[in-house]
Amino acid sequence: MPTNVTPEFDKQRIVYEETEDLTQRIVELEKLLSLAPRHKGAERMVGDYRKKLATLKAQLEKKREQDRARRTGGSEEGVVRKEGAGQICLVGVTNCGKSTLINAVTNADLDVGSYPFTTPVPTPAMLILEDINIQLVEIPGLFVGSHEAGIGRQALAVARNTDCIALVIDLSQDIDQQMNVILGELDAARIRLNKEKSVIRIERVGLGGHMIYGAHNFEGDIEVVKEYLKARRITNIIVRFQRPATFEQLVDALDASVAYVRALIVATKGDAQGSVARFKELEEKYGHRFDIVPTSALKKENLDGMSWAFYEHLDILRVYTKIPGKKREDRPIVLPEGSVVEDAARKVHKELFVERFRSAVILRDNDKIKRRTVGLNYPLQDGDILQLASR
Ligand SMILES: Nc1nc2c(ncn2[C@@H]2O[C@H](COP(=O)(O)OP(=O)(O)OP(=O)(O)O)[C@@H](O)[C@H]2O)c(=O)[nH]1
Ligand SMILES: [Mg+2]
Repeated sequence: MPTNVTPEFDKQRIVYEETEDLTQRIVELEKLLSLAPRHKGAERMVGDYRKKLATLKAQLEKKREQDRARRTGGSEEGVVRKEGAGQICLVGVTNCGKSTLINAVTNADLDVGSYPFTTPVPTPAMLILEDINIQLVEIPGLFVGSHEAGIGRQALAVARNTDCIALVIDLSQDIDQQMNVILGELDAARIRLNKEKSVIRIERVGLGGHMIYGAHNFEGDIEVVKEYLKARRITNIIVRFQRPATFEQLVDALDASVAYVRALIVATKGDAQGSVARFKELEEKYGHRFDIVPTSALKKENLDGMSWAFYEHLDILRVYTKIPGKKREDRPIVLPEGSVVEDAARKVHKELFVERFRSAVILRDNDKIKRRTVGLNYPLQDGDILQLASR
């Protein structure tokens, strides 16, 4: 080493180089840096050691993260990347038939077993429906307390961020027991099903105190709201009751960690003994809150109906672009329901068809008016064929 160093530094360098434990290596390297010469000629060497120190610290942080993940049961394995036009999570108690349903409508080959927890981590598969792909994700079986267990927490985190939850109910077993477990666990994970977020609008503000609008929509004494805000130490806030709302809805609205997810029920094993009576019971008890789709994966009954119900619950629409004189595109543009021509134009080419928009023509085969010239604000329908022209 050409750089002039002290004997202490040299000794410490040997100690550092011979230390293998990551945490200790960081300690020794820091000590080494404190002994490093300060003159100009040593700058480069010191710089290299600093970089090394940063790398070691990053390694340590990563290791700690992995240890934490292992302790809480979270691992990369259970992380599901969203793909396709929308995602549906299948949740239910163990053995209710989730994997069998997914296998029946996709190319997946998930393990099926009569023993519990055959599917241990959230597992995706792709449902190809006409010209779009819908991602189905099997969530490991829920049980009382699963939201507190590491693996359950991880699974429910996937369900929180999904586009729609399918509650899979096994018609060969007691209905209430399954529903209670599933709804209880989702609720504990702060996932609200088929509830509208927009009933109450909350705005945190810097000053102004408690500003409450639409108080007549609150089902109860508005003083309770003020008391509650005070108890939560929220001093400045705008609360807008846009539609009739309960106290529980207010509590949820104030809680940013609450997720609002659309849901439907898929009743499966419709071939099993007693399934007819249980299906009737399910409709009577839960039909007002959820659409219910009866199926049997075993007998391949109503699997198409289930797939289309998934599509319906994603609240999306498909639009096909077309160049005049040519066939329409095979692959649709997928947009949220309620989208207008501009949303589609933006996806095709913003500069060309929004900024330099000239006209749009919508072709609707199933409509009285088969061809209409429209503007950027015109609402789209599922199946629309769209011709865009730019200036
Ligand atoms: N009779 C009948 N049995 C079914 C049907 N679908 C699934 N099964 C049976 O139910 C058991 C569980 O099926 P799975 O598809 O593994 O259930 P799962 O919900 O994925 O279960 P876990 O991943 O273990 O939580 C198996 O023994 C299947 O053969 C069906 O439509 N009818
Ligand atoms: Mg399974």
